[in-house]
Amino acid sequence: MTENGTKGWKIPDLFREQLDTLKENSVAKITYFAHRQADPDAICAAAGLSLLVQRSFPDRQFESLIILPQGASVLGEKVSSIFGLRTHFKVDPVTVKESDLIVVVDSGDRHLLEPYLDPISESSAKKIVIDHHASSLENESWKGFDYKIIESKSTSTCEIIALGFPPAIFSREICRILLTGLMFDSQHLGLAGASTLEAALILVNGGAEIPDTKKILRYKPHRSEILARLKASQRLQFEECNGRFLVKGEVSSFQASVARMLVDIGADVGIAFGESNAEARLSARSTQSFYKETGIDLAEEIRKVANHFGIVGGGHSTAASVSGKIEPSALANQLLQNLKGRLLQK
Ligand SMILES: [Mn+2]
Repeated sequence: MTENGTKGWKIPDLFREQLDTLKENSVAKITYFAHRQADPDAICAAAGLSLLVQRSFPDRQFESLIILPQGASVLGEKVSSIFGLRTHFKVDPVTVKESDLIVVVDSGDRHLLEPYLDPISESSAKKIVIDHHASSLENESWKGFDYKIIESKSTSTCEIIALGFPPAIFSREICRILLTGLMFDSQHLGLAGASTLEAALILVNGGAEIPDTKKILRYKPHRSEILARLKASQRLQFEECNGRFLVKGEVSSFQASVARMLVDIGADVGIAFGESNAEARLSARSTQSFYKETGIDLAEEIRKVANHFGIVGGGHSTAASVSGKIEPSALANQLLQNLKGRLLQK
């Protein structure tokens, strides 16, 4: 494939435009960022994109760096090690500042790039964001970014990347990497739209396999996580309010995993809370139907509780968390009381 083979394709065209501004024989320093605690979509998007950019411009030399601020999720780490991806959790801010090009993928909000926000904004590099998270704060969040490819109908960032390059330049390994991210964020195609399937077909035709990807994404909890779930189960408390089950469990670690488990066994809202490293941690999850039918947004509810106690919290509409120096049960009770208040208003 010559360089011309990628002409007319959105993503390589954008990179070509940037590379043309650099000295002809210089090494192009491109820094890719995924969001903090990177999940498989973020990692696979960053890795797949950096490989595709290199293949799109075979005559150029690259120094590509993939940064996962504050590390990766458990599945993210598994995916990195299976594909042997070179990623960095910590780098010298000067390296970021001196990049020729900064590319952020899958991040939703620039605060998820901390602690690298300062070097990113101080850098004179052109900045690109490629994402599928829609946000009302998009303009605010990506202020100072030169190019935004944000497609909120895509179920993953890997889908956007798979559809953004000519299929002829995909290697089998790139296809496997991108299909893994696509499968993860589309909930194993459960949320797939036509373009998700189109992207998946390109990747499968390129040598990736769905059963292989599902195996990579299989998550086996460690003994400590299983123990946390079992202990929380012994102490479960639930109440029914206006036809909704609100379930809480106290546990000193793995609160997110326990909250998810509570929803898995039938809770409309699962709340796991406990003391960890001398502070209270609480994680809450709800079902999609709870959010859609009641309009109760957990991120909002968690923010209210956090403000009430003067601590920090936030998240998404069906998954949110809060932590701070306070009595853990007071935190859980305040959240429950607010949720019941909202449910009884309906
Ligand atoms: Mn994603």
